[in-house]
Amino acid sequence: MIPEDHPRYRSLKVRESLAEAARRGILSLEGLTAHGRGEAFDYLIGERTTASAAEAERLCALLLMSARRPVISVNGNSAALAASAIAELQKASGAAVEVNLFHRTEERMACVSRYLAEHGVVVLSGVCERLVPLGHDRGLCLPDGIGSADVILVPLEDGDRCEALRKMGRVVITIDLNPLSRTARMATLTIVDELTRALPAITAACRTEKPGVLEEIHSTIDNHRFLMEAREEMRLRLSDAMD
Ligand code: PTJ
Repeated sequence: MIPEDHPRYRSLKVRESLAEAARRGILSLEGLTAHGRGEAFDYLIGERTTASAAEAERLCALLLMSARRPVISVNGNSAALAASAIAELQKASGAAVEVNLFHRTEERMACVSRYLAEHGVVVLSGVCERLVPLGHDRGLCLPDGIGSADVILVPLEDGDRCEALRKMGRVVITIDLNPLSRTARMATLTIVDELTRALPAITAACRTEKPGVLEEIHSTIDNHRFLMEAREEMRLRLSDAMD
């Protein structure tokens, strides 16, 4: 039992729910360590959405709404942390949702899909093919989903798929608290924010922004600037802490 007045109450509750998700097979055990790394970077950025991340979230909404075939790619961590928020974003953006796992088993694919559906997500189904040239199972995807998407939101990704999708000419948006990660550097647009803060912000922006021309919005994005601003926020917080 975690006391509500514990200073890290929310963080401890999230850990508790992720441990439960791991026991149920939604989250991989490796996903627990990935979450720990995320927490460390969230500490550094002050556990809040920076102005720079808020701007990236607005651009993400614009890209999703302006896409011909937008897809949100969901892994175990994203499902366990934010299934209802994914359902809301799907409604607001019109994006399809596809489950794509690194630690893939048919059992986990079914478990994550079922969990998302229980939270109101309409999950794409069908026969996956190896349409992204990768040596691991993240290369498997649906021809009507990631296989033909023009804009793909890939929260908490690992870098090589992001790179492969970019080489295939796709617009890739990631949500990753680590601005140094390969994914963060490879993506078209990186949102350096915590997933459960970022998704509702993107959904809210979908409700106020109007779709535009995808190529025009894409051409305004300077991902290097977003990464630099996130690193600078972290550097300032570290140097303040040392004063
Ligand atoms: O469910 P599976 O089998 O597809 O596996 C998913 C994981 C997350 C285990 C897999 O994709 C993986 O190993 O990812 P990485 O390479 O650890 O990358 C995850 C990134 O997400 C890291 O850079 C973390 O800092 C970041 N991260 C972790 N939790 C959050 C986060 N970013 C935003 N919000 C979070 N809550």
